[in-house]
Amino acid sequence: MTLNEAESGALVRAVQLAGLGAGTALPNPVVGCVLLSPAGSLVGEGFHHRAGGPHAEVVALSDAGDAALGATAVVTLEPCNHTGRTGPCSRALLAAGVAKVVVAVRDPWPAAAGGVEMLREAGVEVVVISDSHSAAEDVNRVWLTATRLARPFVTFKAGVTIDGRVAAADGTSRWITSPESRADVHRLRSEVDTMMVGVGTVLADDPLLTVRDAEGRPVVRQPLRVVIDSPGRTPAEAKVRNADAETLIATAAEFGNGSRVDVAAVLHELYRRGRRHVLLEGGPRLATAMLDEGLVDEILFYVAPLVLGSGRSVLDGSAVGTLADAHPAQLRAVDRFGPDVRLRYSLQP
Ligand code: AOF
Ligand code: ZN
Repeated sequence: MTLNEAESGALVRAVQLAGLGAGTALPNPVVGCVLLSPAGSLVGEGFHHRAGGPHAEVVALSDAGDAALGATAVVTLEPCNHTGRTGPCSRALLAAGVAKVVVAVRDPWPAAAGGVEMLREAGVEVVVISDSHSAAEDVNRVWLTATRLARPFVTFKAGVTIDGRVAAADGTSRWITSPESRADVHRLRSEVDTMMVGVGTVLADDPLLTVRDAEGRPVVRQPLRVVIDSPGRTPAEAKVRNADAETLIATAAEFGNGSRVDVAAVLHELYRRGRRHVLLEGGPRLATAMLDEGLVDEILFYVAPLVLGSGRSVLDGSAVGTLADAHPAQLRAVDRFGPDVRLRYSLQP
């Protein structure tokens, strides 16, 4: 499988378009589509903006109009072959007279998959890339992972010192990272559908866990707040219980595995309730337990230019006892926010 220059360029653009749906498309995938004329020039483009709205292919087709006839469609996700909230994109591409389709990633959801076979049977040339390290895979990692594993994608986020601390020896922890990093965290919170913390964090910091606008008012669409609280110690007056957003206090009584919460069971229940992206904000024990259980998909660390040399570590109490058992991670991105560096790693290959 090789793409020509125009198709490779179109794929880069399609991935960029897909990214525009980050946050708004949930619980649906982010998808981008570019249409090329037989000569290789761009004649239409589109992305999936929100669940229930038109799919990327349909937006690109209406952008192209008559120019879709004989065109090549480059899509980041296999065109759907089902009638869900909208009609099948495979048929829409066929009806518009598209001659060739380049598919970056196969659809892991059986109900919608099959666009590739349907189009091939109808005589359309279809090229499937299916590279697990591609940019198309990465941009849609939240939805792809959630769909494949039937649980939400989990991002563990923390602001740390160079030596990986989240608080000083006396417990002070405000503010380790810069205002620029904190603004990025707000953007991130507005893109997820769930925020998760351990009860220790609730007892220590009494966080609100809501998304606020520039004036500090809670925005309309709030992520669900989840507290992992085995013994049920979340105080009745804790701020996470306020009316600004929905809250799930997961106790061992409800999600039990002996005296401890079975976090995998909580995640499966969240998926069943339509949740696809959990932002795990600590504390160190919960995050470590989830890492050890293979329940963290991504680590996002904002590293501030500070050294403490003592105090609470970002992760603590792992079952890992020897170097050979360390969790391997792949570095995906390095970005700067003011004086801080943001590191993004993926954990599942
Ligand atoms: C999208 N956007 O651009 C493509 C999707 O509920 P529906 O009808 O919107 O269908 C959603 C499914 O369609 C989705 O889970 C995925 O399997 C497939 N393709 N979905 O939301 C798109 N191409
Ligand atoms: Zn579709």
